[in-house]
Amino acid sequence: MSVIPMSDYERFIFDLKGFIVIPSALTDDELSTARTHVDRYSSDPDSLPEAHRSPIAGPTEFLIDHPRVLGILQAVIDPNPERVRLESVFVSRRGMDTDRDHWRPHVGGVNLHPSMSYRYHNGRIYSAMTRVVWELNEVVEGKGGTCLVPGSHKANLASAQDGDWPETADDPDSGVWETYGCPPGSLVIFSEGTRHTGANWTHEGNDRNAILIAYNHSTVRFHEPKPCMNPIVIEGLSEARQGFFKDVWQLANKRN
Ligand SMILES: O=C(O)CCC(=O)C(=O)O
Repeated sequence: MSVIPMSDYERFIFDLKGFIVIPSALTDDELSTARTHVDRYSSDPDSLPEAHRSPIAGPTEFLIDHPRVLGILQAVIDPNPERVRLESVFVSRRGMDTDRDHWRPHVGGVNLHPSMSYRYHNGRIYSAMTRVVWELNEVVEGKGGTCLVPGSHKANLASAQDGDWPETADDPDSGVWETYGCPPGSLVIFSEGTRHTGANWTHEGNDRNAILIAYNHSTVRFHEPKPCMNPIVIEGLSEARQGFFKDVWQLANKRN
């Protein structure tokens, strides 16, 4: 597996804010392959071979261990790729006319739930569930990209875990929210412990088209298994990529 290591500056930003944006991580060919597959998966899944009926299977399985993503997961979840699991994936496609109720802030604050935890210890980031968003269409800042509260993954005075996150801060105009603009084929990666929400998409003529993948440490699981990552799909992946769908355990007891 090839890996592009996360730079020191990217680590600094991820630790500071809880998220980073990497513009244009896909080549033109990769982007076109991903768009074609996601269009077909979303509009006519039955026309795909059964093993390809997932946003990250067949022509797009390369996204699972994209070198840019692997470098980041190894820096923020675990340096050993065998300790990283892929536990959930969905596609977000919406436009001006789609439902208008996307402002649902969640998580944030120091959180002891194993999947929401974020720590920095002994020179290393320990982010548990880490969200990777592939934005396949342009995102114009303020017109619908994911919104996040920078620094909220380690805020001390309120925690969504305890249900005491201030309502005032959740107002979209409270001044604590940040979002991003990026060209098609960009990556947004955040610690799930960072307070975040989807936003209504207001970019006319350019719908949201994104694949959202959740990775986690191999010792924990947050999401229920998704039908689009069923055994037929997983068995259709390369052996190395099948390794991301491991069960939730770490210690192999060789004496059993
Ligand atoms: O659609 C979005 O941008 C929000 C994603 C989200 O809320 C999540 O990943 O938990």
